[in-house]
Amino acid sequence: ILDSMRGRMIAENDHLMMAGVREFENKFQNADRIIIVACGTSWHAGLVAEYLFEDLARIPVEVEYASEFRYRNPIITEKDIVIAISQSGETADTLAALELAKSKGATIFGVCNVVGSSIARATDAGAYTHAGPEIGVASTKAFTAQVTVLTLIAMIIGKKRGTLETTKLRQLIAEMESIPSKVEKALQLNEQIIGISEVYKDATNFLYLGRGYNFPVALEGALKLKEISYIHAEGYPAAEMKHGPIALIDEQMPVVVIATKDSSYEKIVSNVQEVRARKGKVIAVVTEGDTTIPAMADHVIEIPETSEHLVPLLSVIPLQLLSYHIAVMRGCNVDQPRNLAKSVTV
Ligand code: F1P
Repeated sequence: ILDSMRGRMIAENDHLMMAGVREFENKFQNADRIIIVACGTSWHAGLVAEYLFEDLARIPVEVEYASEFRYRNPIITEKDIVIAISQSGETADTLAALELAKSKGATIFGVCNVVGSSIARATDAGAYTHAGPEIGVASTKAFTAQVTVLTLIAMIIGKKRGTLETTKLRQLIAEMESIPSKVEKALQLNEQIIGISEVYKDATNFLYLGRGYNFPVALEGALKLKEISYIHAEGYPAAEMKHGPIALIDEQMPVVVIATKDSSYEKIVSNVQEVRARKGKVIAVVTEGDTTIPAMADHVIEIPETSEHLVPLLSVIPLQLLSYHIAVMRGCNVDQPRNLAKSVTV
């Protein structure tokens, strides 16, 4: 996809490899609105896409839990594009939500992992994530693949709509190409995260905070901990903390703050101070080389620097590792968590 985008910048008529997106380019270009429907981790990938599409392609986006959307009477027009995101492609709520949107005239685009799945077949066009089967029930690599595909789509549409300048597009392509090596580097955090997991494996509650592109990552970190470790965890936009969750913070509360260097960094510094003032334990995920937040944190996890548009691809990794190690230390079956199905088909 990156190769074809680069080619496209040289020869405008070059074909994109992502056939579904190519087919849909004009629809996306003229869309009044994008509505994203998904469940669980896929919904979090949809939230990242909301930031991406609004920022790079300047299209208004709504992200809906498919499990609720299907019971509404939503206002949908033929100029709306509905993107259904699903790892399994079999989630009943997502399928029902897209069928509802389809019945009201929307065009349906799918982002699915499983080729030929029910959701993929019900869409008008789509892009497969090709992440391979998830071995466990909880989505991990599917999230990374979904975010990658959605980022590329936002870049393609942003270029097409003229909202993403060529210079910025080139920077993003170059940065995207560096992501695999940065992911490798983030995975080397494993040993350090085992140590942090030892400290907090008996915690009963966790709070995850993030802003901007890292807000959906905070939600995803909390979900992974709930799903595989059975520890109660809440994800919040960092600034929302003072509107309620701050009451929960005491010396027993681990607070995972995803605070990479981006446009919201200064604000999140003050959120960390608020947690510290209430004696909460701060586990900070920061950009390599940062010194401000590390000076206030109990544990510092450094990830490689990247564009804020791509940061979820890296910042989610330590959170997945943290959930994994805590779950293993608590004797939980990480591949087959209790009460969870690989695809929720009812
Ligand atoms: C959605 C989902 C997963 C979660 C679990 C239950 O599935 O909520 O995110 O980890 O497996 O289902 P999907 O529609 O992405 O297959």
